[in-house]
Amino acid sequence: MHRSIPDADGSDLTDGFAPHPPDAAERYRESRIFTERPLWHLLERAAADRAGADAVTDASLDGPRTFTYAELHTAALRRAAGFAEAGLRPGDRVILQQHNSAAFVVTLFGLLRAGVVPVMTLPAHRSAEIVHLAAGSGAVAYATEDGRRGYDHRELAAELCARVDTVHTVFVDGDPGPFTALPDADPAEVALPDPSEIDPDGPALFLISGGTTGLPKLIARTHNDYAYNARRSAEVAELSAADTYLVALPGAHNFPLCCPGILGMMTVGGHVVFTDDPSPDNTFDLIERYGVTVTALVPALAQVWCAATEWEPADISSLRLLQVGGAKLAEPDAVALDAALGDVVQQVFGMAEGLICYTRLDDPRELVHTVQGAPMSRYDEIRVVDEDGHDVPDGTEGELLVRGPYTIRGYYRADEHNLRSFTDDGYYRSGDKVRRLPSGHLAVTGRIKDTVVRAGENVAADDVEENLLAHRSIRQAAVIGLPDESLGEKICAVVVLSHEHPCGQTLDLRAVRDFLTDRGLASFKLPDMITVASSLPVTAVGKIDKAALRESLTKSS
Ligand code: OOB
Repeated sequence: MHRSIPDADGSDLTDGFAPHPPDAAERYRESRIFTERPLWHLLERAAADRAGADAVTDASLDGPRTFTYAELHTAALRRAAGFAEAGLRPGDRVILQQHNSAAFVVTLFGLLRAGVVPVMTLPAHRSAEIVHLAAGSGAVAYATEDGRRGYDHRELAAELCARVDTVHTVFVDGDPGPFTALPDADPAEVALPDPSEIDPDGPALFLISGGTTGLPKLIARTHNDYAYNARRSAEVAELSAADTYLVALPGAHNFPLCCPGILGMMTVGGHVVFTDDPSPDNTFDLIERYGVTVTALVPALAQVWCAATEWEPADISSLRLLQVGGAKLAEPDAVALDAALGDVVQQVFGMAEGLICYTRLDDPRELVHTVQGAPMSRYDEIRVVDEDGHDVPDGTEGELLVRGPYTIRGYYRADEHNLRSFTDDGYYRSGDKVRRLPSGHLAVTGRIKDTVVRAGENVAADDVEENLLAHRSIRQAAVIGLPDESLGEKICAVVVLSHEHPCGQTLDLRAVRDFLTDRGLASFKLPDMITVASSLPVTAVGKIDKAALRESLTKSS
């Protein structure tokens, strides 16, 4: 049924794609969670139902400019025609890398309407990631932007073209330089694929894995699964057309894109506001100006927002839902956010590979503060297993395995990796350590491989971090192993001090070790060294980047 056209090397989009087994797909179809429509239909339907309503407002560098749903639909159709005219064909892959802006959504939906499959990269990615993702996906083009935001993506484009020979076109938002401007054409004059010819069980777009080790992997999400992800997420967040969502995280990441984010808002015909500056200074004004009701943040940013409520003058009382996820939100931070903003926190534990867990709007607040959420779908199949792969009882820590309608069955074109990351019966091994409550809620306790092997003992980083965070002088903590001649690895705690720490005083290693010992931490888990930093390095979406920390501290030690 799939009508993608073969690549120059004779392969095509579906080579290396792991679909749901036919019986599972059939079950999801029968249950009507798969609606058999291309993702493009989200915009088509919103434009039909809510033509004159505000769809997106660009409050980025390019803004402010608002598109109604009808205008967004027209702009995306013109972009699709432009792409088709420029030679893109159904099934082609295109690397998409644009900042949060209306142009980003127009390009995204333009590609979808042309049957082209975008690879959703983040603005902070550089040549190492972009080259790897372009080669891995067999991309034929790169849709990016000029140098207005401090980094010139056209230079990256030149390198990409030199290194990946499938890439033949670069489309640039803004000044194209030696490349091509993002194209627009009259859809009446260009043949676009019939949406009914697009296989809804085939890849609609590629997300990239969020791991902080190694290069990212390609995650093919299908039309059926991603539309369900958007719809079900919007239900759990109780979105309506009256909501306004602020995109403060990079919009190409699964969280602001579809949990419920941009696509979830489209399912209800609500208003999405884009900004490329997540600082409270900027965002609080936007919240007041546009009456923002929902947004999503990573914990580090949520902490900054929380502190800023003390001095930022803007009225942000319209905010009814603050989603926090991507990394663990510490309980005291959840409590502080609720206190500062009025019980608005929703914890979100998700992954580009699929599974999304949310705390529910009517969950008791103590639960919201202490768990990372419950699976959004009753079709999610969850297992928590020990090191031997045996299921553990509720309340016991183990590795989270998951299978379900919107969780992939394999990374794209990564057979060898898939042998390790998936069980024989199709469960994804998340690598996350969790405890499941009888209610089905999950508390994330760490990553299975995030350990320091000190003098032969395995020390879980999260165990030490959690205890460090109980210290009133410590606001953020990351524990890593550093090479050590006698111990193999020594335990290094990198901390950011809280405002409660007396100004000008150092943080004494011995005092911290005593504090941890008083809390009952075993002596072999005590940090061998403490490094105070003004901030911790973060990944492209804002999670603490331990690989970068390890690298910089190994170099300097
Ligand atoms: C989200 O997706 P990714 O793909 O960037 O990262 C997934 C990984 C998870 O496997 C887990 O290790 C970690 O990020 N994570 C959390 C978390 N949310 C994600 N760890 C602890 N607590 C949480 N609340 O990060 C993502 C995708 C969709 C929605 C939200 C986050």
